[in-house]
Amino acid sequence: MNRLKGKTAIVTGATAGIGYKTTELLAEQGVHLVVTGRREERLEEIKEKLESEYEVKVQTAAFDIRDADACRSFVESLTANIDLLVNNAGLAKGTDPVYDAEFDDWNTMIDTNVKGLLYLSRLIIPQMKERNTGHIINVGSTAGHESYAGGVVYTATKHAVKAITESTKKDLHGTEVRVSMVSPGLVETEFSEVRFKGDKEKAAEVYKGMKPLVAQDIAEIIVFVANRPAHVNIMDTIIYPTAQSSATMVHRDV
Ligand code: NDP
Ligand code: 8X3
Repeated sequence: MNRLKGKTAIVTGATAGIGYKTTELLAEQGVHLVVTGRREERLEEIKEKLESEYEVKVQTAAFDIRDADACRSFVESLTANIDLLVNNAGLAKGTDPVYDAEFDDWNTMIDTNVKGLLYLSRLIIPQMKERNTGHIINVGSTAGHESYAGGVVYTATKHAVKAITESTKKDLHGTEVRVSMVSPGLVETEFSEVRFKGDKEKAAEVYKGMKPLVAQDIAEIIVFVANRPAHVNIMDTIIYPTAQSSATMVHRDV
């Protein structure tokens, strides 16, 4: 059953990976979209593609989610009520241990994965609360359930996403606004290339000899979570590739 047709969703980090696939699957369900990310040209391509293939309206907004004023201006520019906010924009930078890592990398991860997600939640939730309807889906990670060496700040940001999801649900207790989290393991997207700062060989090593998840696998879960009946609030879903059993247990054929 399609309960999403005609609704309007914001997807952050829609220019690549999980965010892009989510916009595509939502458009397939007849959901109007507001797509965001920093790459303006990519956003325009997505708008053109989705509007030509599906009967949906697509608004684009290119801005850096770390910039609180830009988030504010973005929300002020919205012309429709928002039914679904997918807080997906995020990244990892580096795999250095705590005693060796770059402050810049830490700031980028905290400002994007935690503060950016908080800014948009803060700015969008009031209209959901006022209308007593809406759904926020935060993209967390298995790294929000388990920390690992080389991920001191990335795993901290995803543990923060888990805490933010749970507190937001409790802040909205007694309303009809739903709050969920989706927590993927290894997904082959631009994620590792960004983490290794453009080193494609190092990025490829992450998925070597195993079958990782692909963006579609997670987008399908996001759409499933969004499409539950109004009285069903999925709090979290943990999705590993079959070859992965923990952050560090990855079965490889090589
Ligand atoms: P990608 O690198 O493919 O996509 C990341 C998206 O985030 C891009 O659209 C990028 O857009 C956007 N983004 C990054 N920084 C900013 C910023 N400062 N302002 C606005 N947008 C930004 O990675 P994934 O699709 O894999 O990642 C999506 C989410 O999934 C992230 O939160 C990630 O932590 C999470 N995740 C990923 C996993 C994986 O293994 N791939 C596993 C578990 C969770 P642009 O560059 O245009 O700004
Ligand atoms: C991304 C998955 O294992 O690289 O959140 O932390 S992992």
